[in-house]
Amino acid sequence: MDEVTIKVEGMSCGGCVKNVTGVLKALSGVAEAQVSLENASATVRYDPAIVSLEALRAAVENAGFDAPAS
Ligand code: 9UX
Repeated sequence: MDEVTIKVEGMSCGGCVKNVTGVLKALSGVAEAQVSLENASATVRYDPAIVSLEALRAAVENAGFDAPAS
């Protein structure tokens, strides 16, 4: 299991945090997602054999937020 913290830009309230948490946790291979509004970030524990870092970013982008590479 890997852990990564990705930037998540564009969140403005707790609802956004819930949405981002939900889309990340919905991905196969994601064990845990902790999203911070204050830090504009998401810390994700995931199995890299099942889901890629790029797929994590893409899920956040598809939910309407920006997930720039580092
Ligand atoms: Mo809050 Mo975010 O009203 O997608 S849920 S701004």
